[in-house]
Amino acid sequence: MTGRGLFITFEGAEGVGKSTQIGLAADYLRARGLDVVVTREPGGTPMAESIREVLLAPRTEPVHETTELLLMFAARAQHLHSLIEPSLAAGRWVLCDRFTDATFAYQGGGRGVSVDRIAQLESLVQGALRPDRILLLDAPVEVGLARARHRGELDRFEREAAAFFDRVRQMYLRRAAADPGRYHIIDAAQPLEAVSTDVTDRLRAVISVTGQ
Ligand code: Z5A
Repeated sequence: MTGRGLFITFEGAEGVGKSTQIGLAADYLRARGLDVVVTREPGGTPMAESIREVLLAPRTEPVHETTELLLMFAARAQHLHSLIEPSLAAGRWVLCDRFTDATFAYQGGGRGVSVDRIAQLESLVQGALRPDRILLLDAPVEVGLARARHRGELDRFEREAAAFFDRVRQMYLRRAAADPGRYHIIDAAQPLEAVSTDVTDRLRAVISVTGQ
């Protein structure tokens, strides 16, 4: 019988290189013979991707923080039940570009939503499920923003000020410091190849611990 797969999330503030690194990480794991699913939040299923569009669209109507929070968890509930849980149960490794740490960082750190309220929704939606490992790509805010803002039109989050992203970063770092066994901080200000080497080193260590 196939054992349960591992759930690994890639986190970090705007433009730190998560999408780039998750693709390289998947290539590395597949070359080691692992069955890998790459997905993202908000999104990952057709319905959750529709919720993503609602969340990211710039709009003149102010978006209440509770609306934003509930939509993040609504998308997550769909993603978990339709894709993440079945994949893990089938023995596949799931690499997810952002997960609930992003809610603590953006809605909690960035918007000031109470951490207790987020934790309640986390329990409601996820039960006991938490990522097995979190790779936190960390870089000074100005480094990530400079990379990300080369792209076209800015979405609703990308329009936030640097101070918002600094609160996001600090919340990520606090969470990582509180649970060093699950979080690995990667210096994402390095050149792309050096970041990739650090990510691969971490994954190799995870593989050796899990014996896969
Ligand atoms: N959000 C939230 O608020 N609450 C939640 O619970 C969740 C999400 C789940 C969408 O996320 C928004 O949703 C996000 C938070 C919010 N908004 N923001 N900001 P997203 O993950 O889709 O969006 P994102 O953070 O903007 O990710 P991104 O723009 O895709 O950035 P990235 O994946 O970290 O970076 P990248 O695309 O891999 O790289 C950016 C550029 O830099 C690209 O040109 C690369 O070639 C380049 N790059 C990458 N690495 C390097 C290095 N090392 N050196 C030089 N250049 C590099």
